Amino acid sequence: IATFGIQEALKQLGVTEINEGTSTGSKNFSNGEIIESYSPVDGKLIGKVKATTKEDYDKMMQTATVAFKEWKTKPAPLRGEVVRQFGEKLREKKEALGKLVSYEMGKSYQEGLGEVQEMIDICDFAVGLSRQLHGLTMHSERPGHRMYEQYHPLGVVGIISAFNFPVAVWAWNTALAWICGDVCVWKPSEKAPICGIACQNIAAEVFKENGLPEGISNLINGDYKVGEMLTKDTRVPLISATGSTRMGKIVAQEVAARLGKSLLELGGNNAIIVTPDADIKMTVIGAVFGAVGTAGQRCTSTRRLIIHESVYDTVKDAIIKAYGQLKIGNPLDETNHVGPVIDKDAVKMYENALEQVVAEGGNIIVEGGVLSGEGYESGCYVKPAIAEAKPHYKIVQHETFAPVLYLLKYSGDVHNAIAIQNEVAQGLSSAIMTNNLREAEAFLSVQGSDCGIANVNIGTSGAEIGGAFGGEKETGGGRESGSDAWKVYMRRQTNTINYTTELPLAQGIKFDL
Ligand code: UN1
Repeated sequence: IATFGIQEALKQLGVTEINEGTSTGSKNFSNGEIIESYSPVDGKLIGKVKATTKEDYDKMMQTATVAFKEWKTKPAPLRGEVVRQFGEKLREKKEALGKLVSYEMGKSYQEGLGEVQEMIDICDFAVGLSRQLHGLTMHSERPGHRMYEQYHPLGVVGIISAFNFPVAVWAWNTALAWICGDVCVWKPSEKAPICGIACQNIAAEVFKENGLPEGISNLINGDYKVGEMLTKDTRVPLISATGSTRMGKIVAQEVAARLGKSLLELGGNNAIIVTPDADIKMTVIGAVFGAVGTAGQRCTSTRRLIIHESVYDTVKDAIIKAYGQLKIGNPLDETNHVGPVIDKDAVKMYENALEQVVAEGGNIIVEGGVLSGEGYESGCYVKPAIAEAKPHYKIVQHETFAPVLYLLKYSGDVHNAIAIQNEVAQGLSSAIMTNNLREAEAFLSVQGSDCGIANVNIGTSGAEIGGAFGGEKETGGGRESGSDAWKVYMRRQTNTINYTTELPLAQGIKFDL
């Protein structure tokens, strides 16, 4: 399948043995500890990254702040042109970057390519948007007055991303922020730092080729302490953070304490409702990809199937059969469906979830387990598992970032299923499988799904970039990517202009001198 191997991919992406984790573009400097990145695919060391110290951070931030002054004055379509070139470079490097994503994170090569495609798509979207970014014009209540609103660049945007989408989530944020006139500081997950190096190299090249200053794209690396430098920094008006709800609660409080803005994209507990009118074949494809794709480590992964009792056994049998056909192994081998989870901690969480669901009374119908032996030396390959459970189980209410699927049964009408679907703390993605118009519309209505994403006859994962992406409740309320998500990266200003020789006050107030 491969036209070149991982070593060639790393070379194409400018990744070396030891990489500077603090970068303002082509200037790299780093004095922190060494972070080693091991591949969950084969357990081998991919490369090392030098983490960011406080001094490194301050130097970087100073450069970013200066860069903002220049970048914000460039016309937005010109900023769009730079993002267009960035998208072109991503097209050139798609195979190499897709491979690295697969190798460092463990998702299938196809999904690695898909992730790079999301980056390319958001660049295209951002280019078009760079000629828009429009506010409204309103009618003033006063004669001879004009009122309108405009959007100005915001400043330095902090991006904290997770290991599971180690490149795309950064791109959603940074491509929009750049066309909005902001400069970005990215802290990738310490579980996928090499992906961060590769992306920063691509971005740096583009800014340099355009004679633009250092500091429009910045990278920092390290653990939560480095993240904290960013979240507590008053020079950073917006923090966009993707990750666990636990992390999000800490970030939200740190940012709020200084009245900064945060855009949070946190955990999901996504369900597919399968009604008596569902197309079973489509249900199986959607549910199985949703549950085992990316080894169950998407925030949109399908965790729960809420199945009507009349079709429960049919759906259950079909899904068990499909699981029987899954091939688990090296994700760079395209004949495999499921790769490894990110690390041994993730394996432990997976094992704990399976133990807990049994302890709470659940019934395992597709056995899990950790694979060992040839090809599984990293110890990170697990068997996708299925348990029959009850909606109220603690473990079912909880997001386990692993390929564990819970089957839940409902009876009566679709509103009973919707109630189960909504009775969790998270509110990211949701889906209904039905050919019944009444059920579909009820699911999408005000009495329906309470999630940020609600799909009909599509699974819970694999959203397109054109829509706003994010969710409610413990998912954090943020919206990234398409639609009007760009607005959060800008500051809105309302302008009222008086072109008369009188000064009438609003609300008809008289103030005669
Ligand atoms: C994530 O898991 O953080 O909708 C993002 C999807 C992808 C993005 C997931 N487009 O599954």
